[in-house]
Amino acid sequence: MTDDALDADARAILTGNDKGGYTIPTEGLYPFQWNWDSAFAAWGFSTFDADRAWTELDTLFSAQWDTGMVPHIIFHKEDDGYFPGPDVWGTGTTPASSGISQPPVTAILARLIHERTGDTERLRALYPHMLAFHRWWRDWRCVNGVACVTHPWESGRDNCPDWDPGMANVDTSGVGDYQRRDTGHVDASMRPGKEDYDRYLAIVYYGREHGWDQAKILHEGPFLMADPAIQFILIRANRDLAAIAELLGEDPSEPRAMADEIEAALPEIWNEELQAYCARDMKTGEFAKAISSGAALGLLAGVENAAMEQKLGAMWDRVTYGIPSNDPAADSFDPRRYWRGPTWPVVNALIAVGLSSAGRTTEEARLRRETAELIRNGGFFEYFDPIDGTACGGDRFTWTAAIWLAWAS
Ligand code: 9YW
Repeated sequence: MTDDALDADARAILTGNDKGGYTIPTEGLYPFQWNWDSAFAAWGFSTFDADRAWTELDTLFSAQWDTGMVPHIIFHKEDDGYFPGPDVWGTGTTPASSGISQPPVTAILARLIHERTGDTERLRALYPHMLAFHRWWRDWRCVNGVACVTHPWESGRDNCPDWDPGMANVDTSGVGDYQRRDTGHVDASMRPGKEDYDRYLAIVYYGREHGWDQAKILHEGPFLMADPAIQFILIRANRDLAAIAELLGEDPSEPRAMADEIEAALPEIWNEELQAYCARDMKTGEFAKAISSGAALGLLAGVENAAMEQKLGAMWDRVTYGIPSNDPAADSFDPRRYWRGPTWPVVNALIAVGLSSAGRTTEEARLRRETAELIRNGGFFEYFDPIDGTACGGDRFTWTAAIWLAWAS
């Protein structure tokens, strides 16, 4: 396929996955609206339909809780092809939604979309919602400035070895039987395992049993880990929100203060042994055993660190295509199992935003070239084997199509 034909196909994927104001990640496997997928979808739409781009974000924020949280899944319409559905989450919201969030990339992408489309009034309408979302992160997911996740799904990097220390301590004795749906749609060997799913559910059941009480979940819940990716994303998102505030004539001091507080906490997630910022279990202090692609988002936050960059460079050189989600030198590396090794075009795009901001044009061009090659050879798949480029997971995937349009092509 020529690049023009790929452009047309990418647009067809976005419009085909559009269910009326929101986009599903892919047919079958993920039939609802996912939080950070939607932000990337909006970025993709902004290349050919500005109005539709802003609508995607409006729909996402229309499901925002009173607390400011934007849920990770919004179950607009019933569909029993996905598990766990709204009855399992039991949040009681309208529209139905899950009880956790996802990486807060909206302010970063809303700023890029505005740069492309210039719809200041659409940005203005979103501003208070994004501010409320960031306050929720500060109040309910940051511990003295360290950004945490209360569930691996909240990180968006589900079964990454980053979460192994915290997952090891999740008690699954009360989980019982359930029927997964994901493995009916895609190759089970490329998905998280049963032990992972038991733990994912145990954490969901805890939240439901405690009425999604955020204080309880944060202070006493079964899982709390520092997430380096979200740490960097929140720094950048708050800086971008401050820039948006200035553009709109609003006071930028609060988002700026949030960025500063999170940046000041970076030493807490510095792993001396690995010479990198790492995931860390907040209950035990234990660090993840390997460096992940989360560390590669440092430049997004303006964090330049020579020791870590050397590690990341070596990790990149061990593969052929893109930044792997887990270090290929680690025992836990598995090149086709979801977040335990594969490269994710969407994460590469976010890393590239950081590389561009830092003026690293050569590395940015390399990452773009490698990601584009995966898509040209394999199609718009969810993720790829970083060594041989095998396309993995769901096909005709929204965020892969979106980043092709907005960045890779
Ligand atoms: C799940 C939709 C989501 C992404 C996550 C990815 C996966 C599985 O799919 O989550 O069941 O929520 O890990 O980042 O948003 O594409």
